[in-house]
Amino acid sequence: ARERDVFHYGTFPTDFKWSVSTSAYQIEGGWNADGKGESIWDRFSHTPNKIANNETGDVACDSYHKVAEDVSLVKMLGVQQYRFSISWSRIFPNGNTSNLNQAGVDYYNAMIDSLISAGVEPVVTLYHWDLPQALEDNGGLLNDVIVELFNDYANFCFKTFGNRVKFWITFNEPYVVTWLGYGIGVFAPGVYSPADAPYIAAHNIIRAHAKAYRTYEKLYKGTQGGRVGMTMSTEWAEPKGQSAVEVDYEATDRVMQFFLGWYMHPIFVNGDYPDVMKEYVAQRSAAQGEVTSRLPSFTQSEKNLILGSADFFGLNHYTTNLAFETFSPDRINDVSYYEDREASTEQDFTWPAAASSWLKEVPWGIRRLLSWIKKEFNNPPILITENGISEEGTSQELNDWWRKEYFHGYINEVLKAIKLDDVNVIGYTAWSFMDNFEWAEGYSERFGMHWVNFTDPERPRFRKQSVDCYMEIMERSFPE
Ligand code: GBH
Repeated sequence: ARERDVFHYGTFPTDFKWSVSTSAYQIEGGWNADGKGESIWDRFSHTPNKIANNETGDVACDSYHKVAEDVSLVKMLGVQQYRFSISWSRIFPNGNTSNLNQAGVDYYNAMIDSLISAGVEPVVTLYHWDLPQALEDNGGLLNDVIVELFNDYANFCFKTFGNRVKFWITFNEPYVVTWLGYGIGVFAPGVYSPADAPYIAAHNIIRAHAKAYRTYEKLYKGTQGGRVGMTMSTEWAEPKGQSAVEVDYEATDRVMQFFLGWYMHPIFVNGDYPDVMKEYVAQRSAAQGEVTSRLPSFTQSEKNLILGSADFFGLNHYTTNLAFETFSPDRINDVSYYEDREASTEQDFTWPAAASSWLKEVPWGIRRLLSWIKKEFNNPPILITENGISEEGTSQELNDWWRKEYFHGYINEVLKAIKLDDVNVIGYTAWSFMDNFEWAEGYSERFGMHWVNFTDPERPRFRKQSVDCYMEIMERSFPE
């Protein structure tokens, strides 16, 4: 028998939070309904050849018109939380707080109130990649006015929804925004600028996050009693091959530091980027003839604001990679965030593959990752904010046995991390509550626990079998 069938390690803590998640652009539709402003994902998906089959999120799951239906399905799952995101341009069409769209506020109020009446806590992400286009026209995340603008938007949300929302996530997966959005441009806003832009965007995101965190701490925490954090996309990395040598172990550490340490080292360790990252980017910038490092630096007062600016560590995790050293003198003039790592990754061909090319099912990776986070970032409370698997297909398939296997395997490894490695995991969130717009892949990859018919104008939802599996696990854990 496989190890996970034999060793179950009992049950989850009684106050453990179970949850399912979505994000605004991926489910809402209503892209220009009732005064909503254009976002960078509206613009990007309306540009030919950016998205598979030129699909868009114009209608998506039509969740903008389906509050009652969505909430009743969430309630049926018996989860404690539902994680969704607010579309910034639905509330502030131009991104700044001088122009409010009341219909947007009404929509999120209805969502939050319905969840609470259903006994489900809302977990709200403020930024899941859909920047108001008007702000992008002014430099987007590369212009440091974004720090103030984001803070104003966050402040409004805390003030308006914070009497009912007790878990806030400022940014979802900044790595994706900075590298895919501003580095190689395969995601909105489609900027190709791999040498500097990712570092500048990240610098602004970290400062914007910290500023919003301090706003909450100062104005709302005492009365509202909520928690604020940021969510990371994290692929675990192992050295490649049984003959991996010292340099590959070091390369593996750099992959993790450039991916995760980039954001979380400043917040949880010392207010600043990881040493290895500062060293590599500075050294390569110098070799490339630059006077200063392409990695910006924080002032002392910024460091003070950033250090400690999270009440929990938000973790999105799907898969594992194998890392190896790539240094070579003739690659020094390849000026790019990616090359700065002097490391690369691949996956093992024996790992079971999902529909998404980057996603292999490697359950043990999550346990190792959780232990690494505990050690590296001073044992923070970890809220797993996404974990899941995709299939392809347009015809209805409700027997998603691969998703049952994935949840069973990964969730059991989370339990081992809690029970055997003493990692402080406070909750687990499955991605996704229902099939939705999978970014550049359009509707060709389905991550949902509910199957959505995207060719029916009503967008009906149908329960897949993984729902039953997830409910069993939530209720009974993995009894001996
Ligand atoms: C999450 O990203 C997102 O938060 C969520 O919105 C999304 O739907 C979900 O996962 C599933 O993808 O094809 O080489 O360009 C997970 C991290 C980062 C994984 C971008 C896929 C694309 C790699 N994702 N990556 S590539």
